[in-house]
Amino acid sequence: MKIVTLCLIQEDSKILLGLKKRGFGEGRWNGFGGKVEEGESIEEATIRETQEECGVHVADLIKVGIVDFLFQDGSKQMQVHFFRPGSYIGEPTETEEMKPQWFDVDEIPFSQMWPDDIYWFPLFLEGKKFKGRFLFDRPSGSDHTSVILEHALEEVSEL
Ligand code: 6OG
Repeated sequence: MKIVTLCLIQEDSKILLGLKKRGFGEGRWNGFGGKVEEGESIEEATIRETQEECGVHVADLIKVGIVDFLFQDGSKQMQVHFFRPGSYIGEPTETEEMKPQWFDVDEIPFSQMWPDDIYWFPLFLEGKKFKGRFLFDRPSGSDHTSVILEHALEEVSEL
C-alpha cells in the first residue's frame, strides 16, 4: 500500500491548514504531506513535503495517527501517517500547491475538508493517538464528493 504523510501544525488554539490548489484533494483544506519517496524515511518525507507545500520547516515530529484509506472502485489505497511537529521554523507561505491559513480550532472548515476529518480531528486536538480505516466509494471529482461507506477508528496509546 502507498505510504503517505500528513503534518498538522498546531499553535495554541490555532491550526495551520492549506487549501490544496491542484491534484488529489483539490479544493479541500488539509494538513501538509504527500508520498514517501524511495530511500526516504516517513519522517523525512513529512519534513520535505511540509517545506515544499508551505515553506515551513518542521522538527521534533510526533507520530499521532495511522489511517488506511481505501476506495471501493479500487482506484486508490493508501496508508496515511499523521504527525504533529514539536517545533517549526518559518512563516507559512503560499506555494503552487497549497494556500496556507491559520484556523481557530473552533472554526475548522470541515465542510471543505475530506469527510473523514470530522472523525479523527477531535482526537488529534485532544492530543490523543489513533488508528483507523476508511472505505470510500470513489474519488471526488467535479460531479461527485467521496462518500464514506465504512469506517473504524480507535484511540491507541502507542503507534
Ligand atoms: P499527494 O498525493 O497530493 O498527497 N490525504 C487525505 N487526507 C485526509 N484527511 N483524508 C483523505 O481521505 C486523504 N487522502 C489523502 C495525504 C495527498 C495528501 O492528502 C492526504 C497527503 O497529505 C481519502 O502528494
